Amino acid sequence: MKMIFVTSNRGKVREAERYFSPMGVKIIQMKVEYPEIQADSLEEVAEFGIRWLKDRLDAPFFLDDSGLFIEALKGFPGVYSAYVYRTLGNDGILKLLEGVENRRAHFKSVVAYYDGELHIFTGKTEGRIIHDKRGRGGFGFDPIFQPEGFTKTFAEMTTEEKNRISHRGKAFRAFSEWLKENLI
Ligand code: ITT
Repeated sequence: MKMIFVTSNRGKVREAERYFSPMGVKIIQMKVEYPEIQADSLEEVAEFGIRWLKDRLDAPFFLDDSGLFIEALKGFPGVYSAYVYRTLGNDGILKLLEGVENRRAHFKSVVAYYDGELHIFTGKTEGRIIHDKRGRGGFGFDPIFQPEGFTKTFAEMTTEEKNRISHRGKAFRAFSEWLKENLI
């Protein structure tokens, strides 16, 4: 079985491939830029993306909208994560948190699948923003995020290790369980 993943992010594709290939699902990346609206939640951004894409692509397909929510910054960058990563980057986030004691943060991922109807699967992982970047794996904010209960950052983990505990891995688990019941 093949699944189209609409994303321009190669790191997300790598995680999806590692997650789904053992189930016999082949992930095909499709790079179609879709408008990411300014909204209050990742769910709204994902739903808008699906509504825009469904008139332009053959179903089924899915997308992933994710964000890093930092408690001391009242959830920033959250829905603005892509823009903030492009502009401030990890160094900018570390600067914003200089002298800040509360390092708690979480990642959230919203996977939206469209097969004529919209299906939403979410995952969340708690952790903290460390003081210096560590690790070369993963992508995005991974070098500065250490999940709760672990001493490694996401960037120091293999893709399999990250998938086991990450926001996206959890959303993929819910998605794959749904697929097993409904399709595979
Ligand atoms: P799409 O084409 O799939 O939209 P994107 O990189 O723009 O790719 P998002 O809109 O979901 O993705 O933006 C989320 C931002 O948060 C982006 O800068 C990512 O690098 C970062 N991010 C998302 N998931 C992450 C993860 O698992 N680890 C580290 N950073 C992550």
